[in-house]
Amino acid sequence: MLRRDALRFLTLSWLTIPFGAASAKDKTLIEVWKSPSCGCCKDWVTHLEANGFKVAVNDTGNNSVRSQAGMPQKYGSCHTGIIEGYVIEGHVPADDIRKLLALKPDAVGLSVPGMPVGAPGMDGPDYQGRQDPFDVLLIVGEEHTVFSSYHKN
Ligand SMILES: [Cu+2]
Repeated sequence: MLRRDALRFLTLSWLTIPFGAASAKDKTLIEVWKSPSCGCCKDWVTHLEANGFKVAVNDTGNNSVRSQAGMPQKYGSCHTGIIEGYVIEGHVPADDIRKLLALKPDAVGLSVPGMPVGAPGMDGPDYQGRQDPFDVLLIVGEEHTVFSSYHKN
């Protein structure tokens, strides 16, 4: 980048900060990495958008983002998101992401390992209302604690 362009870029970035900060208050941005053919990933993105998140989607790279961001592979699922420095792995409900951002624990982030049926994005008509129990895990280092449980009936 030319020096002149760099300066121009910095100036423009600086000018846009106040607007960005204002809209971030209403709509928190989550960046998501998934595979291009992942239908349940798309449905999870729709769930987040319906719950007031702004989602930036990348159709590749979730495995490398997961390992770079420090989410242990054993907690891996079909998509990886990053929001305010936290990793969100798999079909995590929007409510839990909000709770995480409010509590701000010292953690890698949240994971719903695998793809439990009934979790947001895994609850389409194909599953005919099936609701498997699942936990949202809070990941700290290589370990986890249960952040919330969804064990309906
Ligand atoms: Cu999935």
